[in-house]
Amino acid sequence: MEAAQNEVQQAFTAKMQAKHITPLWTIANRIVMREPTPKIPSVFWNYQRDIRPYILEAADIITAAEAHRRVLVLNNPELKHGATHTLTCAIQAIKGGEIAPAHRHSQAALRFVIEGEGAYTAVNGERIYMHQGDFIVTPAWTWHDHGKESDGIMIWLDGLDVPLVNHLGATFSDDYEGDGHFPQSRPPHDSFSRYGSGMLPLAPITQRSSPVFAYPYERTRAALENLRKANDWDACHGLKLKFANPATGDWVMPTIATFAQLLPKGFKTAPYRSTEATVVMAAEGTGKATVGEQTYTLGKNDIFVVPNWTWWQVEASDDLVLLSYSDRAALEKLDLWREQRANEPLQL
Ligand code: 1HN
Repeated sequence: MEAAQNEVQQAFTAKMQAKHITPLWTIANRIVMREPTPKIPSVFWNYQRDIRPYILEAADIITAAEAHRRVLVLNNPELKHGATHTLTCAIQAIKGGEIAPAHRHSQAALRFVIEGEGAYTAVNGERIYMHQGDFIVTPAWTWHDHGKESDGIMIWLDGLDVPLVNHLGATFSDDYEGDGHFPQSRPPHDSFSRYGSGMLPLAPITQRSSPVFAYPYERTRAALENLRKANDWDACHGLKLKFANPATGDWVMPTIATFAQLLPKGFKTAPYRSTEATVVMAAEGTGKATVGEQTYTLGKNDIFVVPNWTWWQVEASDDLVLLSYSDRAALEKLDLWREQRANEPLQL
């Protein structure tokens, strides 16, 4: 408890203010809470209503070259930047004939592909052609450019750890000099060919992120569908898989954890909370999500935020596939990840 201050104590506190010194007993409650107190609310964006019309309009009023990245950032109302206090969520579009020039930054990035065909993301000169539902990895400090040779527009979700890395004061970035493309260094999808089949090259793998840059939706969906037969449902998660680094079994990136989840028609998850903050996109199906006090109706490509330490549950109206990313990979490294399931005591 913070002690109520008498006049002498108040004067003492005030006198030190200019020197930037504060007695701990006046602030203890606010800096060491009993349990996490989320500083951000949950947020929801309906893709068809809140996102798609604006990203299409952006595609009419600015070129990818002019914008560098034609990206709309989905912000939490409590933050200047960020869907959560740690994670960015944004929507990017690219049109036929455009390129988004190569750059790199100390923030890690991922893509969940929303709609269109034919655009690629190039990671260190390896092109990955994107399809709806694919999960694409852009590890920190890798050169990446995006392009589209065929007509039509392509739209995807960008997830990054911008607020986390900025908060830690560790941001660097760099633009690639030249025509915008980082030179193609490997055949398209080379990382998947080498590392994505359940077999690995004999040479040691030294990078800290997954050597695979693309997790095609076809494979994600098949993994979920095949596991349905095991009938091994988790009360809080339905069937939830993590995307894994095939060399280590660890998360795909050091800071961001990524997941795919299947809730069969009629399944309702039990309430669950953890210290991670999560951004969720409904890749397929319909349902309802309750996050804290808010309830959202979910359709394809709708996006919502689950703040840290907030109870949430999801109900599937028909088979519902969720793609999500969270700061769990960073929290685990700091030994700060905790979880609680409904009706279970908190184990700290
Ligand atoms: C960024 O660099 C990309 O490279 C996309 O495609 C979205 C959102 C915030 C900050 C940097 C990209 C981004 C971003």
